[in-house]
Amino acid sequence: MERTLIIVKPDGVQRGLIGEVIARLERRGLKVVGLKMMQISRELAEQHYGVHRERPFFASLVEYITSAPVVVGVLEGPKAIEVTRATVGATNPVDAAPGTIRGDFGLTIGRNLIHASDGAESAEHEINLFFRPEELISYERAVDPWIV
Ligand code: RTP
Ligand code: MG
Repeated sequence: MERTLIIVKPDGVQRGLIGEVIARLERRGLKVVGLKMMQISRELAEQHYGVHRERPFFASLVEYITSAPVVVGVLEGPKAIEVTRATVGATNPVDAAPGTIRGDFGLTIGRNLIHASDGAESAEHEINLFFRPEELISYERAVDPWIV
């Protein structure tokens, strides 16, 4: 089993798409094992997007992700990282396939609705950045044997 971190970004929350975004991932079969609403601080944003520190879009990215509340979640399932990235779609909504979250709801790279961890290492790092261990719940769902 794998775990991955998602963030419904400020535009997703402001547009009333929290449920829609999470529902798509949940319907895929992924299990929500952690979920909360928060306002990301500048410090946390800079840590979270630390790999992009030298990129020209870094300042606007931090501005965007801290501009309004977000919903942060941890999803669990087989190949959860890859499956979530595929469901989210390409970084730039222009390139995201219809049927993906960004391909159905996004228009520009600066407002692309959702973050998802891009690998095993970043998933572990990001989950620890946003959640304390006791905020993550391991539990069985009745449907699990019908999904996996
Ligand atoms: P994310 O980390 O948010 O899940 O997005 P991602 O993996 O698909 O893309 P990444 O390369 O990690 O970029 C992080 C976020 O930075 C913004 N961005 N802007 N203006 C630009 O050229 C540009 N490039 C990236 C996007 O909001 C992207 O999601
Ligand atoms: Mg990324």
